[in-house]
Amino acid sequence: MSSFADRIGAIDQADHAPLYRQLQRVLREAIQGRVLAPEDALPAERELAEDLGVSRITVRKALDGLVAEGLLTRRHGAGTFVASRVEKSFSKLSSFTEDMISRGRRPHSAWLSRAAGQVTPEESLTLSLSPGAAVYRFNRIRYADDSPMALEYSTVPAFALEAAEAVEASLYEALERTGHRPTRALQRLRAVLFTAEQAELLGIAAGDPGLLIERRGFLADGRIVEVTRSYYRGDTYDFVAELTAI
Ligand code: 16G
Repeated sequence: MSSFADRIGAIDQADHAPLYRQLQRVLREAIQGRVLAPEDALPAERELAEDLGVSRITVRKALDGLVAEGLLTRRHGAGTFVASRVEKSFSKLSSFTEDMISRGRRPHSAWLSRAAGQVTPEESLTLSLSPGAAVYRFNRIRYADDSPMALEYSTVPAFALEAAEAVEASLYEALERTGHRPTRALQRLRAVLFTAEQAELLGIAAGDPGLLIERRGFLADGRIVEVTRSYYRGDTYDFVAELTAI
């Protein structure tokens, strides 16, 4: 059986770049060239170090960088894997939770805030609510397995939920329970550069590119039931849409 080093190719002896950078380049090329496929497991760090003839520190540093780039992902207790980019349909009214589960990923969120409040003047226009109307706000970091994928800021009119705490793992599940899951939505997509604060939450570098999708979700009777801004990491998402000839 060939060793991992044989599969990914050797580190170039004549290259003067730091070893961890050379290892990153070799691994990056193997991933991009599909020598290593999405979901492939990497050998344990100690094994990799022995196999490649470099120190464990070099291996760790190289892998840390590729995890931060979104090319590799670490799963607690299971090891390091080649990350699979998430393909997201731009025309399906699905939830983050559903999107991740359908791709075999484990969704979870970290709350930044979950609270009742009142509409801001701007929200009152976007949600078509009278000034002073009650709303719930849900701000979350959204993860697939252990990788942070997106930051999400949702505002929902109070008529759609019993309490902010009604939303646990999934907003759409909570809206479904009260019969207020949106049946139609309008979306706007825009390229963004992450601010230092956003980048820190997502474990990436300030100024890294991302995609902002603003969704306005409607009930069948035309009432707006959600306004959400989702900031997706540009390095982990592919947006796909099916187009048909008119
Ligand atoms: C998606 C939606 C977002 C919705 C969320 C609910 C896009 C662009 N955005 O992220 O509008 O609030 O799913 O997800 O798809 P949840 O039910 O898992 O909380």
